[in-house]
Amino acid sequence: MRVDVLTLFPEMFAGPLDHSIVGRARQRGILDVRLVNIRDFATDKHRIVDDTPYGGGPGMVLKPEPLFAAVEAVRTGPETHVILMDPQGEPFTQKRAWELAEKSHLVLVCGHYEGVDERVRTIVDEELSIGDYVLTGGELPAMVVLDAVCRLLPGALGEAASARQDSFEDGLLDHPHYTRPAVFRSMAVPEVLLSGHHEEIRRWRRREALRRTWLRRPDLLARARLTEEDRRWLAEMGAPVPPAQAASEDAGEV
Ligand code: 4GY
Repeated sequence: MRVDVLTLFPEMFAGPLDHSIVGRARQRGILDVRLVNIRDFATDKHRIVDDTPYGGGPGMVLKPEPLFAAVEAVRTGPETHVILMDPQGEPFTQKRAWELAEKSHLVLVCGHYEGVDERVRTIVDEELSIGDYVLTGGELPAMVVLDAVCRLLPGALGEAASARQDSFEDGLLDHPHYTRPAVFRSMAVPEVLLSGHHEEIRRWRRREALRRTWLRRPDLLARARLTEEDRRWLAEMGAPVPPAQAASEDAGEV
């Protein structure tokens, strides 16, 4: 996958892109990230990229010309998918991450200051928000999207690891994890995990995922993909059992 990041602050990406899974994916050639400085597409002598808002008010607005020129410069064809990072966009979810992981070319546009000129929205395919808060620029949101999508690309995670088993993959939170030692400061690892009974372990993990989701994110439970067994377990633990829903692409997060 190729990803062009359009930003006024390409230096911000140095750390996160060079380490761990994203760094390895780039080394392996799974991910090709290109940092594009929007300022390089300003045409005036002072390379100005912002201006005061029409109608008055505080702050500066990113001018449309450099952004249009930058997007046009990186567009390779109909496969190019342009995304503006913006709190006014659609919520970014694990489901959207899987959909974006299918694309061969993403362009992530990072705004700054008070925002981008409204006309920029006409050249973007979608706007994504990573949450209901306002950051100083779209750089951190772009890194969030890049990180979440990168680990879903084939070969990005290690050998046995499967992103399909993560939190949110069936609309539930993850189950608890333990590693050695079996007893740490008098806290013991649940017996079943030491038993080697794979089916029992699977059932325990599923029950704990359901319990956690009920206790921490009951809002997720209503939309999760649940089996008849799941419903029985929820009832046993005293949780409200969501009504069975018609099988749908929309159930759960994915
Ligand atoms: N939250 N999700 C976000 C953001 C910064 C508008 C220019 C967010 O995606 N992007 O906070 N982006 C933008 C906000 C003005 C800076």
